Amino acid sequence: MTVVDCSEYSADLLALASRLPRIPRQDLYGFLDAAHEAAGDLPEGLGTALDRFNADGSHDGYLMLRGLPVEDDDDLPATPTSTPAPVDRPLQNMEAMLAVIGRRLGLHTGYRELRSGTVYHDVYPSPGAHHLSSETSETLLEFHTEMAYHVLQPNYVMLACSRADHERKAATLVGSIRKALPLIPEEVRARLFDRPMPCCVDVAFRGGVENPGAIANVKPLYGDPRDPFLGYDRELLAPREPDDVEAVAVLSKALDEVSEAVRLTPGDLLVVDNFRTTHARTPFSPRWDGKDRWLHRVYIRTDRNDQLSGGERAGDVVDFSPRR
Ligand SMILES: O=C(O)CCC(=O)C(=O)O
Ligand SMILES: [Fe+2]
Repeated sequence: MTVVDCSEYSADLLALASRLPRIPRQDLYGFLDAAHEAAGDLPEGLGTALDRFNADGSHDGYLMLRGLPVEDDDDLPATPTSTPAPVDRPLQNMEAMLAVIGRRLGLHTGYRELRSGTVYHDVYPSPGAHHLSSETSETLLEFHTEMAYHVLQPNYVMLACSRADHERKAATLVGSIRKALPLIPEEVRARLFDRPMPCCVDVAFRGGVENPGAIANVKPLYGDPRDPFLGYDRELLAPREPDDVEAVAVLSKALDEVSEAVRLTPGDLLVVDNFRTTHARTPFSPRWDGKDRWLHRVYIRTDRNDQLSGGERAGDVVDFSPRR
């Protein structure tokens, strides 16, 4: 696993965080501009690791930053029970880390239909959550490439942990195509490559229609055939032709075999390469006591894969357009 221990940078990182506005949601553009300035001053070891990851990715498809300066648990507010966060909620350390580190990588992006178009998402368990939702807990959240069906699919999903689940049971699983590819026979790769397959979309993008069906097309593999990008969603991808169904099953098994489990603990920040991986989360048991698992999530676009056409800003909110 690709881990960067950031504990030695604590003081420097807190100093960078203190340069950011205290109420991030009041003027998110201004806040992320300040974060961009700070991103240029990241400690060299961390900055270099991020730049390398951004340029080349990694074999396991993620970068794990450990030991970031999170608040003591007693100094954190209660884990949220609703979304989006109030506009006047003061900045928390892990949100500051997502701002500065995210700005080193690219542009924070909100998705209009998702969480009211907010850029920062609290990820916390919620009773009775839809089974495809990040608010699930007692059930497995199945493998998904984040918004693989969206023309403006983010390059990175960043998850920062303020609280772990009580039993520290929840694991975030990452399945990397770089690890899985050698397990996939040549003819199966050829079948999956550059072949659009029907794909459903997450509830937020269904336009209030209960089940609009497979309104998008997703290519499971695309890009460079020897080092392809991946689009894989166990719940939403819906191949119809028998040879496609079979090929996706082979891909699915290979991803299971290579997947790595990461247990996020306070002060961890996981950068997931969303163009080369699929991710999942294993079940855990909330206690509904204000101290349940709490992650902060942002999506980052880069100039890879036509995500940007020029003039975009960090903090922009984009409209849904399904891949065809
Ligand atoms: O809770 C996790 O570890 C990951 C949840 C997830 O897939 C997400 O928030 O995108
Ligand atoms: Fe996710």
